[in-house]
Amino acid sequence: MGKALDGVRILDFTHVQSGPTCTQLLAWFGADVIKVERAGAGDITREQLRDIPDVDSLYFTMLNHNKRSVTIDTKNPEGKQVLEALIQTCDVLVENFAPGALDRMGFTWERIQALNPRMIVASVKGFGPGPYEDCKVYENVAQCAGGAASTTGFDDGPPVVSGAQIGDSGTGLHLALGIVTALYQRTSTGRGQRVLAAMQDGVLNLCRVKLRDQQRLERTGTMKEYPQYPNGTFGEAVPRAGNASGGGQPGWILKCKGWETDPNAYIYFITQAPVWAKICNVIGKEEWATDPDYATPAARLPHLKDIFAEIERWTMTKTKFEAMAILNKYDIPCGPILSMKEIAEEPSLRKTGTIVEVDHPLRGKYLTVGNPIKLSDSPTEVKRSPLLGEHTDEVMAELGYSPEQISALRTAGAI
Ligand code: CAO
Repeated sequence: MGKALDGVRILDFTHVQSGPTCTQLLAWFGADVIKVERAGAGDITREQLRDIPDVDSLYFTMLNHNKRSVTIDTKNPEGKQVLEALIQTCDVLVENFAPGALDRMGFTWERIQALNPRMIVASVKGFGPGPYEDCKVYENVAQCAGGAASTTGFDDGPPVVSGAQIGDSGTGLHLALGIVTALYQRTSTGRGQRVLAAMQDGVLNLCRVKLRDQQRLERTGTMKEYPQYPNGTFGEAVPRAGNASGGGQPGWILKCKGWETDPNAYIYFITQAPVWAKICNVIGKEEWATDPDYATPAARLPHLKDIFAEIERWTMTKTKFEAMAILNKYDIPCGPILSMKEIAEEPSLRKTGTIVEVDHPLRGKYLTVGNPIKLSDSPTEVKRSPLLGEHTDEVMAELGYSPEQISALRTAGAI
């Protein structure tokens, strides 16, 4: 079966995490992704957090599936010529260098346009135009600057960053959408364009509900679904809400059987209004279904802490999976806190291709996260990441270089 992005060629100038997640997605949808790396070194993540000496790290392999790797020294004059040939034959250049690096290499937007007016140039940067536009940025900087850290954690503790890589992988996802959108617009305009996804913007987009709450707080001085209500205090800015749900249906994380020894023996429990009577029945508090202090969502808000304490008395008698099975019988929304070990071993995730086992010539078998976006007419087949420069000769030959020319360029240190 064909792939959605068959025929699209991507010049992949990305490194570390944010850019590579974007180009990996495009590769999974069928684009030919040619990753350009420096000879002898390559993407810095190849050697970061290694678990096997001299073998590409899981950090690298899990972000660079289905790509080809070529080595080019883009600061070498002859290397620049090779890069120009690639620019002329690719549809999209994706990069996430520090601000100004591409220009310093001599590849300004104007120069790229002159070489290939149809080329889309897509960039991840830490910040958009403004006071911080020249700053280098990593994941947690973006989480802090995008509003995630100040709104994550508990009220009596410091700001907390999330394990979810919303700054890097989140922005890569935003950039991928920008690229396919620009490709679509090119079908009518015939022109390329620049696509920018700033990590601060990407994180803020994912924290949209907190900007909602900021404005609610400024108007009313309180937010009744936050744990600070009714006994705590609100300041000028949206506070950290612990495990409160952030939506209109109150939720909290509750202990389950075994919590004393298992750090993940917990369940997320949502007291969704339409199933309130069923919740009361399950936990043995039938009287709450009709008690005016508990019967309506508004009446319950001042008592949320007590309500969750009562529900927890019930969840602590069940494992998280037993609780899940019982609650789902009554359509009560809830979710077990799954460890990475449990996720890695979950058969249904293997079946859907969300967790995939990949074989690598140097490291052997390892697990990765497959394509989370499933297209019925463009199925994803996860292929191992390339070794450094594995496809240099192949790509050079496609560009029209003879074996002698390739060898001369290698001797000159250009590739
Ligand atoms: N040949 C020759 N030179 C190359 C090359 C190649 N194939 N590939 C890269 N380079 C050069 C660049 O031109 C740059 O040179 P100059 O500094 O002389 O212009 C140099 O390598 C280093 O690039 P960099 O500044 O991007 O890399 P860094 O390790 O110092 O910074 C990072 C890394 C991530 C902080 C920075 O790239 C950045 O802020 N990127 C944008 C935001 C981003 O994506 N952050 C997320 C990263 S994942 O957490």
